[in-house]
Amino acid sequence: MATPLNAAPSQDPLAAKLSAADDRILLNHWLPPQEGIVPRVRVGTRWVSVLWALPLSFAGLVLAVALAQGLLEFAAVKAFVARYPGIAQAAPSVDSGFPWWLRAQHFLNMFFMMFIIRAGIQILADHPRLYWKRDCTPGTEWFRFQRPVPTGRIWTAKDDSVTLPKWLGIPGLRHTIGLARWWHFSVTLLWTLNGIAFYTLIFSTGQWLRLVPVTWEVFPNALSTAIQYASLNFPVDHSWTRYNALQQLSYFITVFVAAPVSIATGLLQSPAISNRLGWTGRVLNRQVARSIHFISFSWFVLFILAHGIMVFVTSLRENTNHMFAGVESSSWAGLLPFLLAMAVVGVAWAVASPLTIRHARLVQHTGTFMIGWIKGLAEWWDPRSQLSERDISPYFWLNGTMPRSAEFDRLVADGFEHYRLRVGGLVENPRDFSLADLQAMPKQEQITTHFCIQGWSGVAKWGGVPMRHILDLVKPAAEARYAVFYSLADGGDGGRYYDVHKLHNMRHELTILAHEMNGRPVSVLHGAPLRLRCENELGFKMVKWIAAIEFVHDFANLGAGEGGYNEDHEFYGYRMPI
Ligand SMILES: Nc1nc2c(c(=O)[nH]1)N[C@H]1C(S)=C(S)[C@@H](COP(=O)(O)O)O[C@H]1N2
Ligand SMILES: [Mo]
Repeated sequence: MATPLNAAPSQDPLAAKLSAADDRILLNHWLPPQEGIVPRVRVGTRWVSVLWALPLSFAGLVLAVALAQGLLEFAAVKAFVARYPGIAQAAPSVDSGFPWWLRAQHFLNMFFMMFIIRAGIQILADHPRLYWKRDCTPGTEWFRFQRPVPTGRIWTAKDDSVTLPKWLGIPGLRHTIGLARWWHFSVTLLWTLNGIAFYTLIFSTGQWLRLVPVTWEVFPNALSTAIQYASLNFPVDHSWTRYNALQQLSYFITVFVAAPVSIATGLLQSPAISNRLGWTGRVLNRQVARSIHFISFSWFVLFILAHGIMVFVTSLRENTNHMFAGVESSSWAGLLPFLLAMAVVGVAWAVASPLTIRHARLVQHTGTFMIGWIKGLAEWWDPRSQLSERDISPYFWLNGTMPRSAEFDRLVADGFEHYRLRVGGLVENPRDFSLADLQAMPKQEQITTHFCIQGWSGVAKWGGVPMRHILDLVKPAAEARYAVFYSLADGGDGGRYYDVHKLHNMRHELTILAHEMNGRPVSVLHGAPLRLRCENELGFKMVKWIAAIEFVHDFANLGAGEGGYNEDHEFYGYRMPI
């Protein structure tokens, strides 16, 4: 019996060179650990350790106490505090207490944030530098927890990633961004749904009046509250019905500024979204978005610290009664549910990393189930944004595992004269193209931003054959659903590098087989003689040193069946426009 076409095994000889991969992280197959350094911030040309923040904020607090106590000696300041006691006269009070849904959402928020923050730090550790400019030129970063980029040797973005302890990052270790992203995005989806429900409920019940200042008097009252806290005479607490002005402002910023800013700047780091937004995508380019995302994260961390401390020092019993029992009393009612809630968070904290390392494939598949469809939707956007010559980056990070074979060396030695691109599989006209054939085809040039999953970006002018032209020549059969790109190079963990794209994505205006970079033949390091540019995807999907393209109906039988080398070996997703 003939094999039906759609189940036909892959025909390309390189399919046999793909390797299966482990379903868990095995350390002897993983990037060896590499410690980072204490985070530093650049002030002019000097790098200052963030540890200075500890003595400085301690000194600042001591000074603030002295200052506030001194100020309160003045009659005018006393009168000011009497006039603005901390809660604006005009601030409405909320008499319905803390309903169960609000308390449940508060807990869920804390629970989700634990995963989001830890996985976020893990993502940052994959490119432990922050910049304000799109091109990520070494030395221009304003924050790093990695040494300066070494010169005089090849230093890829993967070389740059640093190890995190398992209790801090999810899942800890080094270059585990694939798994960290599933956690970060999936839990963010849940957190956002919880947030939408929270917004809806507070605005339909009047609970929003706790959080949103409705009078300008909030500002003098916030100043007064700050003076009172600093003088160590804490203001009277009425939080059952009204928060003090400082509390209200900080809650307001957290709920209505930091949360939406984080979501927006998270999305802006995606190639599909950024490349659709034109002007906005340029001004709020990936590095600006990433830096603001980090500042917003820093606010959350400081808020959680301050909020946590205040819960303890301003009557733990009353505060936990409010938020964990919904009662206004000095009983012990809230303490047990509070301790239980903290225990749940603690247990989840402890098991998140070990389980992720053991069941990496399950985390990948669960993540795909939860948010793969959103990523898939973004892929339908045809990327449009193009930049101009003066946007071209002076530096373009390298990434990936270079080809190391006699076959490749021979190709380089004779200037790729004997290079042949094999295009076959489910097509009407299987073809072989020499580099000269490809150079003679219609050439498309585009100046675009490259978005590496690890966090860096770079702008270059790419020139090459539109993929649409190749499709017209070989004519994929109706059964063909995917294009497989095989590389001349192996991946970092052995086995051939490859990646799979939906056919639809190959028809985008900006999908090309590039043989030129910045007006010259693509260099060996950047993928000579031919590399893919597919501007709505992350960098790892753009195979360098392309050997063959095969059209298939299914990719389950290739490698570990996840749709690409990093998908198989590093648990990435095969559709990655976000
Ligand atoms: N064959 C092959 N192609 C590859 C890789 C690789 O390891 N092997 N790395 C990918 C990754 S992760 C990125 S970000 C880009 C980097 O391209 P560049 O080195 O030109 O910056 O190439 C992609 N293509
Ligand atoms: Mo990448």
